[in-house]
Amino acid sequence: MNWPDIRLSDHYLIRDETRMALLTILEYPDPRLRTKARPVTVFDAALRQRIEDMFETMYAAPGIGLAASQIDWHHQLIVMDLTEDKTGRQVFINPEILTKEGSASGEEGCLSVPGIYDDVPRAERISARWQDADGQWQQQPLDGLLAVCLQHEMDHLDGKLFVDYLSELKRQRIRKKLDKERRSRTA
Ligand code: K1U
Ligand code: ZN
Repeated sequence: MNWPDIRLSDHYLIRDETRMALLTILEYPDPRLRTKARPVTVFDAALRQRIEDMFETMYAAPGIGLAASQIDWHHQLIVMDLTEDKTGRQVFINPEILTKEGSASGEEGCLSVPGIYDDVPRAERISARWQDADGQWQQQPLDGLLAVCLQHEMDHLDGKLFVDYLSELKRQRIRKKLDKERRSRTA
């Protein structure tokens, strides 16, 4: 860990918040969403800036999670905030699921598949480990929406989307609907 650099970065972020950027979220069926993410190896000011940009992009969307793959940066980084008042920021870097228990199907959405919601089967309880923004390893049992959201976001890092759990017929309909919406947006 590089403490002087962290202090420099914190100072920089407080002084110059306007440098945070809204990033473009890739949309299904963009083939770049299929890229497998590589581990994050450098925990520096640039990574912390990217995390800030991802939070800003996720809040603006709005969403409760965002994987780096969705903003075309193919490294194992996820941001999440399940609160309504933006007080529950969570960062998962190089996440691994250690154990899975139970199975339940619940409705999911995805910022890369806008306006589409459908049921996806997930493990109910998981134990996961990950690195935080300082590179420190964390380990916790997770359940409820947090466990569902982490599984959804980790799928993104693996190049997988929630529509992959649906039938080919449903995927065709989704592609047509999104194509139509994109055409009317650009017309
Ligand atoms: O990965 C993503 O695209 C983000 C996705 C996360 C997610 C939602 C539901 C189940 C699993 C994973 C979203 O945030 S979709 C939008 C959403 O759920 C939401 C938006 C505003 C308020 C509350 C929820
Ligand atoms: Zn998603």
